[in-house]
Amino acid sequence: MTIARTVSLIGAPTDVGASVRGAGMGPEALRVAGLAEALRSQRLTVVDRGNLAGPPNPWMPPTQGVRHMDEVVAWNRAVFDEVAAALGRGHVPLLMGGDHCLAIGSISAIARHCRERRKNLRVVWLDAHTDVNTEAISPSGNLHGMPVSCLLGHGPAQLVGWSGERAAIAADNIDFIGIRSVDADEKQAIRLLGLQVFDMRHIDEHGMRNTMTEVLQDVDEDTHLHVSFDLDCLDPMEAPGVGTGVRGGPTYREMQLCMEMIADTGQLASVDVVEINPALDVRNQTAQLAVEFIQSLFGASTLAR
Ligand code: B3U
Ligand code: MN
Ligand code: MN
Repeated sequence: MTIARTVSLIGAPTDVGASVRGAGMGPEALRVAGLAEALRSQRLTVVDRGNLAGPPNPWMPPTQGVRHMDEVVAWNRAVFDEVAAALGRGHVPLLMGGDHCLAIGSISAIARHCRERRKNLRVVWLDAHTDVNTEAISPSGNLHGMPVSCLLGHGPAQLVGWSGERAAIAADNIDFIGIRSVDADEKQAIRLLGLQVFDMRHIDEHGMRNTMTEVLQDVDEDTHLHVSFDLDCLDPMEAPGVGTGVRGGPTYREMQLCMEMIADTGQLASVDVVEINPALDVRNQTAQLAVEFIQSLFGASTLAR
């Protein structure tokens, strides 16, 4: 397996893009759940870079269709710089959010890195939601519902073009898994953009194994595989510590298989772990669950050493 050996943990303790307060406590919840120690136990080198700094959450209503634009820009700038620095050192950046708006900074930095290194970026978006709203169609104005649009070059101007190109990724470069909540106008956006959405019905009918075989079919040694893991992808029975849980998500076993199949490609090169909300959690179980899945994502297996 050819995954890089050093993982950089990057904490971004903010919920400026979210609809519910609390995701800002996510990085500490992952540390308390033993993320660094768990990865070290599988022979990875782990560097905890601590937490990034950024503005507080002003908790204001939307203006021109978005909430907290200045704060979201500031946090994403910090994420962009730190993820770029980790990649520059040859590390695997693991962004500990924070809400999912932070994927704008993280994936923009990764896209720039991939262009420079002539790697093909593939993003696996694990989520209950497609996060492909824009300021024009979002029902909430919350930017955690818009990162994919920003990365595709369609979001608010302040958050587009950070990778050096208008679109950090093309529609073909991203696959969505676990989807079961899409807003009315988002559905049209998905169709117009031609996004590959493996919704829960697809997983019910074809199973996680066939779904992931399809998602990963053209991953090769030139691929940089990025996983953007929104914990609300899981069923809230298992992962109650999220701001916008939607019932009917993948089970523990299905998600384990998803992570293991990604690990088997050997091409995992960066990760976002977002939307853990300790204020809504039960005894930190969502962060603990996240740690287990991240271990599988980095190649932990029941029988292999
Ligand atoms: N689609 C809704 C809800 C939402 C998106 N992402 C999360 N919730 N976590 C919106 O506000 O854009
Ligand atoms: Mn999300
Ligand atoms: Mn979500």
